[in-house]
Amino acid sequence: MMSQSLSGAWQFRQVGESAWLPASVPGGAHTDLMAAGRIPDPFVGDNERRVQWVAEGDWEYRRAFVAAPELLAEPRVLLLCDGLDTLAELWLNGQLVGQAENMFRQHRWDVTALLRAGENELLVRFRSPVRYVAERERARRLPGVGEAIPGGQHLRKAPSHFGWDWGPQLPAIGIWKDIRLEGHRHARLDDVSLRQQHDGGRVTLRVAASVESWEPAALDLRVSVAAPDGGRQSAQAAFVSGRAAAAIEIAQPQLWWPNGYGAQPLYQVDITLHADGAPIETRRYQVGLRTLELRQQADGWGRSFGFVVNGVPIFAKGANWIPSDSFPTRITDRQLADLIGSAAACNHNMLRVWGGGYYEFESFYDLCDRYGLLVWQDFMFSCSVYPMGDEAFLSNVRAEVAENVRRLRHRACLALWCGNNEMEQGWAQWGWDRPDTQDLKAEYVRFFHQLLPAWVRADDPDHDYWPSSPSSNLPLEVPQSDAAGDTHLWTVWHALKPFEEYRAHLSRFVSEFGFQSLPALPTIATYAEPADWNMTSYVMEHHQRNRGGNGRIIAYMTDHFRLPNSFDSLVYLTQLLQAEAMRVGIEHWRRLRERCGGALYWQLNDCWPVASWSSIDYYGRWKALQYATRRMYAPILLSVEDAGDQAGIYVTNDTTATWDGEVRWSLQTMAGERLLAGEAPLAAAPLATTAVRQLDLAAYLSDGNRRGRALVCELWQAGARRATSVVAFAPHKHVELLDPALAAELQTDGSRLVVHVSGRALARFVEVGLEGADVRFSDNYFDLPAGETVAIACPLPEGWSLEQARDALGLRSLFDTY
Ligand code: BMA
Repeated sequence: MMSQSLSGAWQFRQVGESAWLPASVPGGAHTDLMAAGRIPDPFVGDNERRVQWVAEGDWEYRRAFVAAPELLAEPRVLLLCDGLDTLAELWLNGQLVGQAENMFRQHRWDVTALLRAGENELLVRFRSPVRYVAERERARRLPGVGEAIPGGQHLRKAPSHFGWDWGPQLPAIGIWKDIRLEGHRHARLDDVSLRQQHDGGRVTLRVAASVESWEPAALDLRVSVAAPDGGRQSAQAAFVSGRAAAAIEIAQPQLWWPNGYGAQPLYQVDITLHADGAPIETRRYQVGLRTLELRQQADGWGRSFGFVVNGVPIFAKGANWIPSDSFPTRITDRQLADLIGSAAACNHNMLRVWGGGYYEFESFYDLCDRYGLLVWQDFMFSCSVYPMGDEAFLSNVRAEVAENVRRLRHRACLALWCGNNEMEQGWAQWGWDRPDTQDLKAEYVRFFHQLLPAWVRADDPDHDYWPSSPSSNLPLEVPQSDAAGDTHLWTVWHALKPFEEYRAHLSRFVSEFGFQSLPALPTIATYAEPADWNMTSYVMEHHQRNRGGNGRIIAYMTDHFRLPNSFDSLVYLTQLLQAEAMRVGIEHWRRLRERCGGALYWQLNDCWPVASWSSIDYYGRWKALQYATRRMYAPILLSVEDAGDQAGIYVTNDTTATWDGEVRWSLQTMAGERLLAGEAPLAAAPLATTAVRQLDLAAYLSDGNRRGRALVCELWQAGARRATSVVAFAPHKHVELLDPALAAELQTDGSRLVVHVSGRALARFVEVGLEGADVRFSDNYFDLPAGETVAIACPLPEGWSLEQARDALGLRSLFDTY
């Protein structure tokens, strides 16, 4: 196969304009207009409003190229577009090549007859997605998302491109993935499947391939497997009637594990098509060997819902994933690696690729394989009614499903195919079910309960299918159940319920729950002028897409904290609120380990700088929650279930070995005077929660003193403190904190900066920062009991001296916010 890239420098213009401007491919109209200085950055201030015209217009892209002589010599030349966003018409040398209307598909057209020697011109014309969906919406109005441009669901394009309750209304337009020509003589690989069969410790890799062929030749398939240690195995098979299959029994198979349960050895599998003995095309796959199932078994609570990997029932710890930029072509592999690496570094083991974005880039899944992050993969349908009865729409979706299932099914990280996000809930609870929508409802059930699962089974018999999230797998009945299936718990936040409300839910799996915060001040500074640094200013509310969101944050803030003394303190407090909310939920569901199969909070990342539920902001800055997840998702979790004067101490062990250590607790005054202390040795059983102690502190607490006391619990092993958990007996706002007079000693250790932080009174949520450097510490926003010292570390910023770090060091805690 001979390939010629057509990515790179192109030209573009709005249809009807005369002048062409330089463009980049992959790319899009907004980013090209920004590069040409024609529009302001839509992420700054309210510029988004000023660039709405872009997606309301039609755009054309062109490029001239000389086809390589070797390519012209091939009897068959194909034009391959890995992704067109979305309504595209392609013209080669003035002749129509084809049309596309699905962002999630790859397109392939035979251009042999259209290509000529010398210069060629390729033109791609995009119609406005906004005008298209408006027309469709006029023909039939479909229930959808309040924060979005109406009608997005008529088009197979990332639903959130039209806006969401965390995202701007900026539908991208353009050639969003690679574009190239491929020359073929005899044949090309078409469908390739890789399946693994595990049998009493033996693993067989089965490869099946089909080809599209033109000129006769003896075709065969060669499979070469490189083990993580470099050992190689291979197999070969001839194609008969366009199909071939080969099997390799892997020597001494090394199993792949989710993060926290073991290593992630990856095998490289090269699959090569040979024609008359010569290699003509190779595809390369990365394969991790594991068994994986979504186990649903009848039990005393109903039906379980949990992932079992290599026979080990794991607790899914992680977050929901959204597109990490409104303009997908700006996303770099480095950015993805940073986000996925951050999740893994904080003990996550699962991400849910939520159904309002797109099927992610290959590099996303490569990284998830590498870091041991399981992927709950939604199909791209979210929070809306889709026109499933429209034959053309359905056949477009049919092709999209087959392509994406075939693309991703071999992935070690792939854990589940899920039909959609919150559509079952929409039908059951959001008023979609009306006399005039009965046809749409019947089509919903047919599609998500019959067609889609059958399509998935046909192409990927090795992964489970789940109809919707949340669901209990009974068409349109009880989408939210504590007996079976998954739940999205949103009364904390949307309905202003207290954090403790999470404890009322004994879910089998929680696939969404969340709480918003503001991003870090340097991130806010990219979109708002200091004059606008106020929670209810126009710009701050423009960068808040959930109606009433900023007010909701303030309402919770007054429940928990005193009104802050500055905007900077406010930003910090919003992040503490978020981390605390998630802590209450996550610790609770982890304590229920035998009943609950996992907790995925909403949401890991952002697509622009905004107030949102994310734990990492658009610029990659970790919020307090991201640090907190490192503690809350730790394999060994110490947690305290507090209720009035009672405190239950628990240790949840997510590993497969017994954990031996010790738990220590003490009731202290803010100054650190111990009123009661105890300790207990611990042998925490594997994959279970151990109840360590139930403390009744009523005798030590009265209305007069409770605001000055706290319970400090610690987990110790081999002379080292592994975890600390602090419980107060009044809301934070009423606790009589003393000035901890935080102090730090700094030292360097190679390229690391180590900070020893101590305080003379209990300090809550200690934040350590280095002014002028974006660093990530090993821990942050942590509690520091009176008189104790904690050492945290970060990379010493490039070119910095220890002196400089000392000057730049900033420390604060809750005490400093009022
Ligand atoms: C969930 C998600 C999203 C939404 C989030 C916050 O239900 O599926 O649709 O952004 O809640 O409201």
